[in-house]
This record gives sequence, C-alpha cells and structure tokens, in this order.
Amino acid sequence: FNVVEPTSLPHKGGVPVGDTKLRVKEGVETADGKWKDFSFQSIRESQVARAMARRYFSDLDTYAESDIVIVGAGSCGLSTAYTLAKARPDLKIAIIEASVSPGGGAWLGGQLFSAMVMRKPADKFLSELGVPFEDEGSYVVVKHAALFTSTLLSKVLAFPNIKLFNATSVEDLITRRDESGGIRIAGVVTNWTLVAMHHDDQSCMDPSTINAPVIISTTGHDGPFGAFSVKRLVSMQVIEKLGGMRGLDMNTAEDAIVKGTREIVPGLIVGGMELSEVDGANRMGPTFWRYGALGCQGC
Ligand code: AHZ
Repeated sequence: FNVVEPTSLPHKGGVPVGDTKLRVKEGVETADGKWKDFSFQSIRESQVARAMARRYFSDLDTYAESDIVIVGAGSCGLSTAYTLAKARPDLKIAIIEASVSPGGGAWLGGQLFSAMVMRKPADKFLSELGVPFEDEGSYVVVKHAALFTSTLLSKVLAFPNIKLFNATSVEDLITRRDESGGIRIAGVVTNWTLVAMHHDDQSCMDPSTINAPVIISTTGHDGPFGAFSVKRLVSMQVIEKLGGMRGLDMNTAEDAIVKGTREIVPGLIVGGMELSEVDGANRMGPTFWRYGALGCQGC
C-alpha cells in the first residue's frame, strides 16, 4: 500500500532522522476512492461460520462416496492426486491428511537443508508444474523444497474433482469379503486427528467413513503416523508380515518404490515410502522421487 518512506524524511549521514515509522499517506487514490474513506463492508460472524460450515458439510456429503481415496498428502500422495485428477476429471478424489499442514516430508530437502534433489525424469514433472530447477546431468535441483511442495499443493487444490480433508486421520479400513472369500478394501474410517489423539481419555468419539472402490495409501515409512494401512493389513491378518524398510541405498530405493507401486490387496494400492515397509525396500533419504503417480497408473 501507499506509505511515507523513511527515505523521504530528512537524512543525516545517510540515516533518516525524525519519525521513521511507515505511515499510510492520507488521501492516496485507490480504485474505489481514497484510503481515508475506505472501510471493509460489514459482515456478521454467523455469515463467516455458515460460509465455512456449509461448504465443509457439503463436501463431506459429496465425498462420502468417492471414486478414489488417497491417504496421506506427502510428496507421493500429492503427485498421485495431481496425475489422476488431470487424467480423469470424471473421478471424485478425496485426500485424507492427518496433519493440519499437507506436504509430509517434502518441505525441506534433507537434514533441514532447503534445496531438493530430484532424480530424472522428475524434470518432466517439474516442467509441467512450472517449477524451475538446475539441471545437474542425471539429477535436478530445486532451490527450495517448499517451492516444489507449495506449487504442487496449489495445483492439486485447484482441481474441481479433488477435496483435501486435512487434520483428518484414517483410523481404519473398510473391508468386504469377495466371492472367493478374500478381503477387499472398500473404503476408509476417518476421524479428526485431534479427536483420534484422544481415544484413550475421552469416550463416544466414534469415527466416520468414506466408501471408495480404490484406496491409495501413501502414509510414508513407519513412525508415529507412518505405514498406517499396511500395518493394519498385518493386524487384521490380510498379509502375514511386513518386510520392514531397509537401510539407505539411493541406487536401489527409487526404482523399488516407483516401479513397485501396485495393488497390495484388492482395492488397496500402496505407494511412496509406505511401500518400502511392505517390500523391505531401502530408504532413499533426501533424493526425492515424485513418481508414485506413475506406478499407480500402471495398477
Ligand atoms: O501426516 C502424514 C504425511 O503427511 C500422512 N499420514 C500418515 N498416517 C496417516 C493416516 N491418515 C492420514 N493414518 C496420514 N494421513 O501421510 C503423509 C506421508 O507423507 P511422507 O512425506 O512421509 O511420505 P511419502 O511417501 O509421500 O514421501 C516420503 C519422503 C521420504 S523418503 C525418506 C527416507 O528415505 O528417509 N523419508 C521421507 C519423509
């Protein structure tokens, strides 16, 4: 906005003297008149509350039956959402993210460094998104991981066929028996994350559900929140045990995850580092792949 710059004040030895605070100039022209005459239109608090609540509950209603649920909005979940929503605008895609802030581990490159190293052909995905990068031959570098993640996130959120429910945890999987007696995953059981965190000290906090024929779980490697769906598959005895993520090997990890992305049990595709827990694949550390989505297309 229009201000009196300290530089317009008298200077002594290059230093402004007098009142150096920035002040709004009186009478500066705006599109609609003058700042001194400007004030925001009045609004009642209930209008704000209704504007939010009406949309949220309408989304809950719309997405209670989804075509695809993506669990986890890390780099794999978001790139999967982008690729699927673009290729299939007819599909309703719900993303469930336990954290308030989507993005998973992709806000920094590694060890809290800013730059993000990505293996080719991630350059093609970056070009499509419009994220600039330095080409280092066999890999590319984005100057700040947050530039990649925020750009991808903004594009994902702009798709009319995607709804992100953040601060929402997947607490369980919906299961059905198919004709042969095997288990098929038919949806997810959800709750607000802050509610899910209080199951031990509060009662009557039953969850809600979303039905979908395809669940794509990308909840990351095991940790406080990670590997959610595959750990549940073990506890419900649908798969016997997990391979357990192995130590870091950048030369094998990326191929294993990107090419290994697949339907683990009917109705449940697993991608990203969650898959390393199933297959006993190596961790990749700070060389980010962004092609969980490609694997999912192959499923
Ligand atoms: O909050 C989690 C994160 O944003 C979310 N999540 C986990 N459990 C969930 C649940 N319901 C809803 N039950 C849940 N959301 O899933 C997201 C996982 O993101 P991520 O960045 O951890 O996983 P990714 O596979 O997309 O990317 C992994 C990147 C790597 S590689 C690596 C290493 O090799 O050490 N470490 C990381 C973080």
